[in-house]
Formats: sequence, structure tokens, C-alpha cells
Amino acid sequence: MTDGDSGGNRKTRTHPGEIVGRAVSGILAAGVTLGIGELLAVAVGTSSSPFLAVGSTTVDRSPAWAREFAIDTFGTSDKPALFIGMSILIVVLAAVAGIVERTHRPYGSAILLALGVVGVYAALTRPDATAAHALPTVVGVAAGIVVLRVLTRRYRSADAADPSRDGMSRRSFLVLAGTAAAVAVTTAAVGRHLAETVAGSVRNRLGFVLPTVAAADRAPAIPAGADVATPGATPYVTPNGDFYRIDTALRVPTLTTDDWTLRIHGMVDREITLGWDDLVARTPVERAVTLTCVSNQVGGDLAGNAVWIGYPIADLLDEVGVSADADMLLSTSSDGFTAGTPISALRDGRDAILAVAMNGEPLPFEHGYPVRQVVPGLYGYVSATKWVVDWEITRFDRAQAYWTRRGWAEQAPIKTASRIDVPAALGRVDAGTVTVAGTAWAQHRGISRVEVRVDNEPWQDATLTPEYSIDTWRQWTWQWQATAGTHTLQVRATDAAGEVQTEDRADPVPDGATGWHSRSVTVV
Ligand SMILES: Nc1nc2c(c(=O)[nH]1)N[C@H]1C(S)=C(S)[C@@H](COP(=O)(O)O)O[C@H]1N2
Ligand SMILES: [Mo]
Repeated sequence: MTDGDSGGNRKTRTHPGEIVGRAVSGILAAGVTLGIGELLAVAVGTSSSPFLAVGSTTVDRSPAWAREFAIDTFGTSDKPALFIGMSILIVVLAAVAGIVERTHRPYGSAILLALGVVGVYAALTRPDATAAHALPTVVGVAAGIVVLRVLTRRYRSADAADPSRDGMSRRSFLVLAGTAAAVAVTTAAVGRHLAETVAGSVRNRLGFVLPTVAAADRAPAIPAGADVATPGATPYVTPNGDFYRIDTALRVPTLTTDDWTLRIHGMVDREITLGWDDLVARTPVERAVTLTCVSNQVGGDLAGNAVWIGYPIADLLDEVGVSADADMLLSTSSDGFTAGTPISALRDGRDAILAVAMNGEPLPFEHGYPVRQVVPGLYGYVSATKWVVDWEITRFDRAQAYWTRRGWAEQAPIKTASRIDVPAALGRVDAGTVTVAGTAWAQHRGISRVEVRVDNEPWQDATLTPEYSIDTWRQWTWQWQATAGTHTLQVRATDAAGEVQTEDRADPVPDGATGWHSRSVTVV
């Protein structure tokens, strides 16, 4: 077909520019939907935002393998990765809706409506949902459909009309599209901004006064020698800003000490609800404890050590009178995450606390402000509930916690682990004496020995730093007489009970990874 032939056929010919215009119309309509949803969610409740509700539901519906995949692939950037994935999907569907609405009205609108149904379903099934939580999505989708219809109609009348008027209509399309874009961006931005400041939680945290810990209840000072102080090694205490973060919260809960309460109920003699003043009227203790995530791979960095201030959990359990039949503390966060902790572990004398401070600061919002649990020796998913607001005293044969329902183990003590931190992965070093350094942990049992070997030669004892506590990790160094070539370093630890870390490789699912960490190093 020549250009001349197509001239008489212009009504059925589609300019590539027009396709783009229609796709943009669909994307803008979706943007208006999400922006308005975000803004209305400030009034209705954070979890009613359609984007967040769908994201959170996706997270909650993920089985153990999906969490493993996300953490292994994206690490602690799993949330941005999910947001980007969702955004790409929405942009594609919205673009299709825009293209289709022009030729097959109202199928484009129907696509937006279908997305709205998904949003409403997600918003109404969030743990804290009320009927009003449908509102941001419903209003957002209605506005989006209006935008889609207006933008696709304007553009259509343009090309049906006299070609000489095409430019003017294009201009009015651009004006309308620009307006829609402005509405989408401002509503989303204002919504986000209000959500973060309206709660007053930032101000509340700034005004937080750290509890004063009596000298006898303070954590012993960390001896200088506990830290191997080798360039590239892990600092003994993890700064808050570097502490790994793992949770299911797509928007960090922003509670205040004013609205925080902890309801303790279930198999107890006396149900109570603690307010902030009741909590801080107790005697605080300060303890260093190393947290570890069950998803940590051999050699991974989902572990961190902090000095916490908090209130002993065992005292609170004594106060409410726990039934002798109960064996689980089911703790719930403000956003509906749950952990099931064995009551025996909470009452066996270890320093299980309701923590309010981390390394001399109020808890960062990401780490549970204003109150989280810290239980030495247990992986985070069964013990370390952040933003904790509810305790049910129950039994393992009656209740199932969040990750247990998704395929992870009910009981999850931390497994003995050791890691080479220096030399760096795939590092190059000069031949001669090379300092190899790393970290080992077996919380609440303690580390008694770390061994290193090169290229499967006999194991050599590493030098351990002084033990700070059995609840914290321990560092080690080993001097290697390195010769030119590529070598494989391996490490294994022995806990204080004499149990050598197993060589058997196991995946994190269902109760933590095992195996020896090895690292390949090129010596030049
Ligand atoms: N509310 C809430 N608390 C939670 C989680 C969560 O998803 N939600 N994840 C747990 C897991 S799996 C771990 S490993 C620790 C991580 O604590 P951190 O983010 O302070 O390092 O928090 C635990 N507490
Ligand atoms: Mo975890």
C-alpha cells in the first residue's frame, strides 16, 4: 500500500502518536485513581490506600518460598522491588485500558473497574478493615473512569474532525492530560505527606525520654577487644541506620506513646491493658542482644547486634498469672503480624524484654517504635514482634502465627552460624600474612571455638575475641600465610555445648539455613 492509497482510508488508520496518547490517557486515569485513593486513605486509615492494600495482601498471601525468593533476590530492598513490580503491572494494564477504551468502549473502563474490585477486596480484607476502607478505592476508580472517558473522547473527536482542527484538539488534549497528571501527582504527594506527619508520631518520638536504668541493670560496657577492629570487618554493635530490617509492613506503622496500649488476655488469671505510663513505671533493664532472621543464608547479613533498654517480659507474665496449660505467647503488631513464642523460653531466666530503646535512642520507626520484643536465642519471626500491641496467652495446638501458617516452623531457636567478613567476597590480597576476620553466633548458648581452613587442608583454630555474653555474637581473626593463586577459605563454629556447626547444607525454610560459609580469594 502506498501513501496515496492510505489517504482515502484515514479513519481506520491509527497514528503511532495516537496510540501513545491513548495509552497515556489510561495511565493518567490510573494515576488519578491511585492519587485520590492515597489522599482519602489519610482520613479513612493508612491500610485503605488501594496501592498499599493490594501490596500488603500480596505480601500476606506469599508462601515461605516466595518470601525466600524475594529476600534472596532483593535483600532488604524487597519492598521497593514489590512497589516497582506492581507499578509496572498497573502501567501496562492502564495503557491497555486507554487503548481499548477508544475503540471498544467501555472495555477500557471495565479494566479500571476490575482493578478497583481487586483494590476494594484487598482493602476490606486487611486486618484492621472497616466498611469505610472501600471508600478510597471506590472514589478513586470513579474519578479514574471519568478521566479515561474524557481523555479518550476528546482525542477521538479530534481525529474524526477536519484535519486542520487536529492541532487545536491536540492542544486541549494536552491541557486535560496535564490537569489529570497534576491531580494524580498532587493527591498522591499530599496524601503521603499527610500520612507521615498527621499522626504526630515524628514529634512524639522526638519528645521520647529514654528510661533511666539503675547501675545494676545496665549492660556491661563492651570491652574494646570484643570488636576485631579490622578494616572491612563487622562492627561489634550495629549502628541503627545499618541494622537489617525485615517485616511485612509496606508502610512503617507510626504509633505514638500516647496511643500505644498492650492488651494481655487469653489463658491468664487477670486480663490487663497496659498504657505507656504503666509500662514505663516498671524497672527497665539494658541488655545487648544479637537478632537474626531465619531467612539469613549461610554467610548472609540478616543479623545485627544492639544494646536495648526494655522491660522484662517474665515480670509481666507473672503479673497476669499464666495458666499452667498455656505454652505460647501469641504477640500481634498494630498491622496484624503475629509471632508465637514458647512461654518456656520467656520464663527460663533469659533476658526477654519489651524493648523501647535501641543503641541509646528511642526505637527507630522501622524497628518498632514505641515498643517491640527482643528475645535472645530465637529467630525474629517467632519472637521479635515490632509495634507490639496485643498478647494472647494460648497454646501451640490452638493458635498459629503469621509465618507458621505460611510454611515456616513453629519452633525456631537460632542455629549456630559463622561468617567470613574479611577478605571481601571475591577479594584480591597480596601474598604474605593476611588477616582473615569474621563473626560467629549461637545466641543463648554461646560460641566456644571457631576454625578456619584453606582449600580443604586441616582446620586451624581462629583467635576469638573475649566473650561479651552468650546472647551476642562473637568475633574472630586468623592469620593466613597466603600464597599466590585462588584459594577457598572456610569457617565453622562450635557452640558452648561443644556442638560443631553442621556441614549439611539446608535452606532457610522451614527453620533456618545451615552449612559452612566459604569464600574464594585471589592472592597475587
Ligand atoms: N510487626 C512485625 N514485627 C516483626 C516482623 C514483622 O514482619 N512485623 N518480622 C520479624 C522478623 S522475621 C524479624 S527477623 C525481625 C527483624 O527485626 P528488625 O527489622 O528490627 O531487624 O522482626 C520481627 N518482627
Ligand atoms: Mo525474620
